[in-house]
Amino acid sequence: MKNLLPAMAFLLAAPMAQACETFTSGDISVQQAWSRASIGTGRPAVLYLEITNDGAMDDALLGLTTPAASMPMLHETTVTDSVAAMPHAASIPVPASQTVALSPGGFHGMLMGLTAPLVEGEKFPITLTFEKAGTLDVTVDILSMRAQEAACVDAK
Ligand SMILES: [Cu+2]
Repeated sequence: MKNLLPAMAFLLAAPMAQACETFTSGDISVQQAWSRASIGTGRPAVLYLEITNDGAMDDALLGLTTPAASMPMLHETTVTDSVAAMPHAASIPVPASQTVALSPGGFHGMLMGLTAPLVEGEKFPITLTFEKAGTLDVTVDILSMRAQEAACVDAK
């Protein structure tokens, strides 16, 4: 029995990279959906993910809803004369046969009005609305406050 302990410690220290969960609606699929743990609910949380359009028609992400936040929005990070700003993005284009990333420094979701703190290791649901593909339910992984990229690996 005591020989098991070193092996278990190793497993905890080096978890295997898990495959990204993929969510699909028609020609649109979403993976690598993640957010960061929050301190309380006073500040907005981020939302990052990858959208792939396998179809022949351009589509666009129009918005999102989630029970995790009362006012989720789409933002774009822009830098003009070294001043960063985050204007509201009315929609995010997802051209035919392309993958678009919502990632740090670019397009992202901003979850304003968190209904509860986001806790590292937990998940929450979001519903994305696309112009052509309609709605798509996606599960978001909550990573550490310092995370810079998804913790899962594309299965491609
Ligand atoms: Cu923002």
